[in-house]
Amino acid sequence: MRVILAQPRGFCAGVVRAIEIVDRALQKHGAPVYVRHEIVHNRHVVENLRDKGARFVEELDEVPEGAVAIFSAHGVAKTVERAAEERSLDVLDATCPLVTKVHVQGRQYVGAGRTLILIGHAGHPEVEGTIGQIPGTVLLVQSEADVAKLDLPLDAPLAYVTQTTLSVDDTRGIIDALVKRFSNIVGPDTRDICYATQNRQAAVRELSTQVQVLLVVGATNSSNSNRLREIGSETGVPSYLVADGSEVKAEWFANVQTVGITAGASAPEEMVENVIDALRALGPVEVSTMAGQEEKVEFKLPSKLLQPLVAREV
Ligand code: 0JX
Ligand code: SF4
Repeated sequence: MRVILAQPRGFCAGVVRAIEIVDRALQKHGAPVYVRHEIVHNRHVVENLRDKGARFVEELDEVPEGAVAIFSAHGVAKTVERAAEERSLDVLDATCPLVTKVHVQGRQYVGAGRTLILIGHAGHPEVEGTIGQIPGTVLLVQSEADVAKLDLPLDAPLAYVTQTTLSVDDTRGIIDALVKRFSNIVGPDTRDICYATQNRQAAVRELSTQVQVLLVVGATNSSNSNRLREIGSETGVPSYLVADGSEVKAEWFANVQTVGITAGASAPEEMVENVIDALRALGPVEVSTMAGQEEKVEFKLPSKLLQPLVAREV
């Protein structure tokens, strides 16, 4: 079997930063540190940090007063920031800077007197965070059909922002529908979909033309990973989302010579290796990586974590 790995795949700069924040917080403060929500949507990442002493909670009322609390990469609402203040928590914010950028942009549009539309998936933590970071009503639109249902004057001053991990193609369709229906609407086009999401989608689209089966390494609750699997399916390639090698099924590979593998932005490379090992258990495997874009994006850590751990003696 030939295995072709997508390039780029796996961890993005926001995920690297978020995991590093938890690691450094543990080094600086010792266990436990509390993380609100999965730091990124990946069980292996979460279990690894839990083994080091991180405790994962869904809400801040589960965190003792004054403890260290880390917000996940997906961002939080203002109400969560306020609750942390009220409980005197020592907050480290692992919200990806590209998610924060969308919050800032949304507030600017509202400040300029526009009604804000958020294109995203209901119930996703990034969407809940973004809605809760912007004053007033934010209208959530999930599909082109939702655009037709918006009960707004056609010349109302409107703006839109998007979740960072959406399908570029689906979002383009929604934006086109918005612009067609409303005469006074502004927004960033699809640029709020982050670089990592866009690059992984472009790579998997190309990879799909070279393979008979596609495996996407990632979690079922990971928006960006799900979008990668959908692209594979849309191009007509049987595509499966797997957390690790234990979920790989032999029956997917009957008469298959070429398999593509990609990984969502929250999926560790060890899990890609683990999936390749599962394929090796089925027969000989030759692995190559497609030619693809190299990513050089890096995000700074919060300044609190850049201070030396021990004061230097003079
Ligand atoms: O479900 P998402 O794709 O938003 O998150 P995940 O899988 O944890 O990926 C990394 C965090 C992305 C935030 O934009
Ligand atoms: Fe940031 Fe994009 Fe990664 Fe989300 S997927 S953490 S927005 S770089």
